Amino acid sequence: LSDCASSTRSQQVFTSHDNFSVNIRMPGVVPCFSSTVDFVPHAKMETVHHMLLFGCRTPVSTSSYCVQGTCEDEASIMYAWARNAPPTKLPRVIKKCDQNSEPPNSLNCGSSQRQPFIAGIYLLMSVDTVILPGKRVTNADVACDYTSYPIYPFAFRTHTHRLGKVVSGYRIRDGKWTQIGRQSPQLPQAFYPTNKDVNVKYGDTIAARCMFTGEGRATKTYIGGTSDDEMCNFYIMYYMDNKHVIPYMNCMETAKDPKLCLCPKDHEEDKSL
Ligand code: IYT
Ligand code: CU
Repeated sequence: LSDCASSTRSQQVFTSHDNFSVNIRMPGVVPCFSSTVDFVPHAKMETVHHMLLFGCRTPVSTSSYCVQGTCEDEASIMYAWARNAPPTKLPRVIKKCDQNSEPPNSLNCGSSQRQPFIAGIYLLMSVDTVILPGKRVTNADVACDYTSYPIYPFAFRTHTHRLGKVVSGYRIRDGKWTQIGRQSPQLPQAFYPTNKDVNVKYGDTIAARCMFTGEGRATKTYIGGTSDDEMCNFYIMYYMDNKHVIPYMNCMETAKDPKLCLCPKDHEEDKSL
């Protein structure tokens, strides 16, 4: 959109019924964030560490741009950018009605009609991982039974701090593991397209594993907010039928045996990343 230096106010530009752009500005800070349904951050790693876009019913402030905090009520992450990640595009199926999109029977076409699908985010995170100093491999495993309406993942994002080597997410259906995504969190922490079309429906299990190394640390590392702490996050961006929208779901359950023994072997000795 326009350049970021001129105005201090967020600006909304409506281009059509369902699409709008918002420029979010931080005066005195060069990068800005411009979005339609494509999220195109204008920022570089040297000046901005990460950017997060939240949605909520009650923002902390609607008038001033310089306040602490985001939402009075529950904040839902809508977009995240870190480490020079490339722009994220939402698939066409969400932007407009597409006869060829899946699932084909729930479409309700017509330009002024409501969008047939709505995007949401499912976050898997570990809350209790402890990484022992010097220990070569520590896995954080998170898993939850999925008991809601079908979701169609199309992008995933991994997040750890410095000790994370690889993070992967799976759908488990009838004992069969199918990878949703897998990435080194040391690469740009963008939303990347999922490998193939893996839907998730009632009765499935969603699982994620973060592989950490404690090498180079002299003390235990815990989950926490500072860069000396760690995080284990696997975000799934999905779309679902807008008849039963659930824009935000999360899973914080530590995967315990015997679930764990089902884990694919592939990240135990992972030298590829
Ligand atoms: C402790 C932890 O893992 N925090 C993550 C995930 C998280 C995000 C949101 C937890 C909660 C949230 O409301 I939104 I509770 C975390 O903070 N991840 C960072 C950002 O802060 C979102 C990241 O870049 O993924
Ligand atoms: Cu973090």
